[in-house]
Amino acid sequence: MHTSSARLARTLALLGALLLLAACTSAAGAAGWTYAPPIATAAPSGSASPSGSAAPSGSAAPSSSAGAGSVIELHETADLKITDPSGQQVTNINVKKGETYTFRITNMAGFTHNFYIGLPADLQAGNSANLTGTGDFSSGTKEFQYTFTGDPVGFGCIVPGHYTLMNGTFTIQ
Ligand SMILES: [Cu+2]
Repeated sequence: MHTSSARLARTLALLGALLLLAACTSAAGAAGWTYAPPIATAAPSGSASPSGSAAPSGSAAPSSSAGAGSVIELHETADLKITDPSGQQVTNINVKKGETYTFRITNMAGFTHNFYIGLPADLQAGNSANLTGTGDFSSGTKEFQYTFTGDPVGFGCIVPGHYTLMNGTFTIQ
């Protein structure tokens, strides 16, 4: 009976570990569903490609990639637009408060763009000291991460003359 109670204790410990594991897994899954319902319903769960397939026009929903947070992939064009990878202009992005996103910005223009997130006043003023983003670049892809605190931030390219055309808002849920 000594051995059987020890076995019972081991079994309970194992069960506890399994429950903990299941809780973590389902919590991660639930987070994916809450901020990207359009993509979650359109694509079968499992392999969400960051390049995405069908994005709604005007508003971009981030695609989730397992274990690495959500990736928001945007292009900056020669005609001074910020678009999704399919070429649709993006003027609003839905994000979740407290969530960290990876922004993956590709410059398609062949001249300098940048991409910053911050308060609209700082974006408008081109005050990069108060902003988070890529810095200037003229080709290729830059990445940075941003966590939404609930501040009413927007995004844009602050190269002189670009912001008026290259800007957008975040809807923080
Ligand atoms: Cu620009």
